Amino acid sequence: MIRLAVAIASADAPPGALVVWRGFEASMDKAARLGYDGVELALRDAGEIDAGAVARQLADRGLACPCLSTGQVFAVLGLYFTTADPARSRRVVAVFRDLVDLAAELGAMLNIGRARGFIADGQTAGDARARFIDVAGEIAAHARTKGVTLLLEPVNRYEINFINSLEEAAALLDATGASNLALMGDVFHMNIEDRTIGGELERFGPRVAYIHLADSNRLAPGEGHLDFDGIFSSLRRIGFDGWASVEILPRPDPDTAAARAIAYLRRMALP
Ligand code: LER
Ligand code: MN
Repeated sequence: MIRLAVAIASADAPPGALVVWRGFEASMDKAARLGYDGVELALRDAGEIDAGAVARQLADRGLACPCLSTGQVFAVLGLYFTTADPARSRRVVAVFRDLVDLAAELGAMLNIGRARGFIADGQTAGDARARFIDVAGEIAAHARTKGVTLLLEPVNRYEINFINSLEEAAALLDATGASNLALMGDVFHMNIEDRTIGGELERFGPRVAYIHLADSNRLAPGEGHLDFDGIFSSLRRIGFDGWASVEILPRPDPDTAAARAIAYLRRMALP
């Protein structure tokens, strides 16, 4: 059975953080009240939260934390895997090692979104790839010792110029060779980049460990023109029984967006 989470961040997360609610505890209250099974925490670094306190806050509300997402490591700290600067490369590894430890304490997976980096001016695609493989390999080795799965999320070409499709991500996972690196399909990005959403989910089936849900316009599922019936049929065909998280624009306002998303998803696709 697919379980549903909603993306949240700290009260002072920058406007660019793509989450529904801000402020961890108040967001957990709202998520639980609407019937979400869990929350995905969008973090800048592990020091942002106290693992023990957050674990208690989750347990008190009957919520799980299936995934920590890391877009702010890129957007706020300016750190990413493909950097050619050795000092920054060491820093991104250190930040991710701490996030791995936090993920282990919360029983969460750890997302690699835009922090995977990009092909910089004057950098070849091959160089970016090699640096990604080095950094991801080092973090994955640490994550393995902690039993944490890393999730590589393709992001569309208008946001980043490196790892846009599930196919590209799968090839990089192969090159990295780490058994605890899996794919995360964000259906908003897949709608732009992949041949078909359902087809690619089925093609990479067992390697897909987590899903981001938003409609074609990044509003709540049901507010755009993605074929969620088809998407959930494909997920059922591959026997996907993991977590999917609602990562949408908080419009017309956060509470309405979150309520519309769960109402639509429970009605049309999920038990
Ligand atoms: C992150 O999960 C994502 O999907 C990005 O588009 C955020 O900018
Ligand atoms: Mn996403």
